[in-house]
Amino acid sequence: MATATGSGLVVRTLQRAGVNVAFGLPGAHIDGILQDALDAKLRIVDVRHEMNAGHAAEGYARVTGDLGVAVVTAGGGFTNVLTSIANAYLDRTPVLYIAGSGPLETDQVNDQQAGFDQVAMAAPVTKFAHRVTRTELIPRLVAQAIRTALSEPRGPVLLDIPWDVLRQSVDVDEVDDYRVEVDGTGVSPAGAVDRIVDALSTARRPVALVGKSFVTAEARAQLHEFAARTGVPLFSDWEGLGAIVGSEQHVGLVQTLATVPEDERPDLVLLLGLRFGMTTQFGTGRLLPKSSRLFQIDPDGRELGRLQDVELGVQADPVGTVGLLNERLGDGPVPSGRDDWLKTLREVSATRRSALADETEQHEGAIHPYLAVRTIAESVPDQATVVVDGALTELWLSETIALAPLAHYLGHGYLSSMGSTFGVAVGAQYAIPDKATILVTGDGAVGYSLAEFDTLVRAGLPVVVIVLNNQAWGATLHTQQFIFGENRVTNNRLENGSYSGVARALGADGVDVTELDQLRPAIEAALAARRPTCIDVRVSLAPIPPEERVLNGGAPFGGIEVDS
Ligand SMILES: Cc1ncc(C[n+]2csc(CCOP(=O)(O)OP(=O)(O)O)c2C)c(N)n1
Ligand SMILES: [Mg+2]
Repeated sequence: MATATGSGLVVRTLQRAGVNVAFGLPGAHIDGILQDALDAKLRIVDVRHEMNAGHAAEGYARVTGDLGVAVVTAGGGFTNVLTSIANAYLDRTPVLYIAGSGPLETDQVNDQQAGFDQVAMAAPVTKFAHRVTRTELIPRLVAQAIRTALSEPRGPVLLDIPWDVLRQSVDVDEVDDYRVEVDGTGVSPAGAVDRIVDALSTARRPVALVGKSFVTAEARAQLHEFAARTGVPLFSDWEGLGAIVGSEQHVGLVQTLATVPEDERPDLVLLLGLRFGMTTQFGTGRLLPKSSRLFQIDPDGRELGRLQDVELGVQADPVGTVGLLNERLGDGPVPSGRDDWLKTLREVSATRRSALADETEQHEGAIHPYLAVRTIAESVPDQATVVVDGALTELWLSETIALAPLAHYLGHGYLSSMGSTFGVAVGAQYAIPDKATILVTGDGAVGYSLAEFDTLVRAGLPVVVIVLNNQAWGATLHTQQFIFGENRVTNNRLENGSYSGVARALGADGVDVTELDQLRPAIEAALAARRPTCIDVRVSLAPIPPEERVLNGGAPFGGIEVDS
């Protein structure tokens, strides 16, 4: 009788689903999976903290559009990955988390790494969380978990597999294989497509706001074709930025709309998979005027009109819908006035940047962060993936990164969890080995994952990590100043240590940048060397990025009331 173990069935089903890499960290409870993966040549990239196994799986999923997989051990391995599960849930990223757990045979005996309900802990932040209790069910349940993660709205799933269920052998003839693919998602009805085309033909100031479903190459091509056929300017949230870069109609991040004069705001907004929330300034109308006509296409019906009334809400695949729009639009003429509208919006961005450049002229001390992010945007090579972490860092980078020739821009989602994107950079670089991956991070954020320099070295991943080192948890320091007063700042100083030194100690390269003109050569040298590198850039803490003023209730430029 030919037999297979539970762990062998896990690996076999993953491979049937096209999975050829998982991110993890060993532990007796799941070592069987690592053993079978070794034999089956399914690569396990091992990291230094399970949080980053999860985040790397997210990064892989975000740039490929495919399933990401993380394998973690029972107990602490599982609790460590929980932040990633919550992040993937809020971001709708398809990741399968496989967690070991204590043997069923000895359930509830106060065994090590056991004794609590992992499924219950994961349930509120997964689409499906389940404990597998019989070895022969593994192919069916792994397949079900994968289909659930990949069907819209996408998201994380957890399988908790007890040690003995993984170890047990079953007769392979008794085990069936199950379907793992999901073929397509709902398409927009023709009537909805006609209504959007009609509305576009009469709009004077239309915009399209694009979410991350458009970052794959085919989706991006459809989107750019749509923008060319309609002349509609493209905006995105942080995750969709890679999708709009390279289009003639590209403008930048949605936040740019905050600086458009009142009487020139959009009259038609097409939301393509971009959800209402922080990015849209909720439903306040500050970015998307209440007077504009809103059309929303989202795979999740619950998102339609969630924070602002929409004229038409279509539950459908945004990418497929744009394809239908392209067919329906044909080669008709682009409505008049679109070039002027695009020019107006581009000027808004340019004015914003020149206002920032002016502010830097009065600045003394360490490098002004605006000048650092401008140099970074100018140094990004073609088709790069830029990943961002930290808070002031993220706000500063968002002022310039839309100018870079990116393939992907991966920031925080709604969880906004500091330190979460070092792992994302690991997964993204693994997925696209021949293009640059650059992580731009705060000094606070990078501290969560310093040991991952070792992962980069061992796995041969040449991620360039640029630390904007303001020697502080910068954003929280500013917030304390805004809320409690200039002299009520506490627990925010991070003045010791050298991040470049840590990187070197772990076998990566490390350089310090204290003058602006050293930055570009340092980035170019690191990319040319194709070595994992930490570029530790000393920047000034004091300047306030425009979006921080907005978050604190002010206008992007000019003063903000500090309650001191
Ligand atoms: C996991 C987590 N802990 C704490 C916070 C609160 N927080 C928000 S911004 C921030 C400071 C980030 O500092 P750094 O990474 O140095 O970036 P900077 O703002 O200085 O650019 C902190 C601690 C958070 N968002 N996430
Ligand atoms: Mg900082």
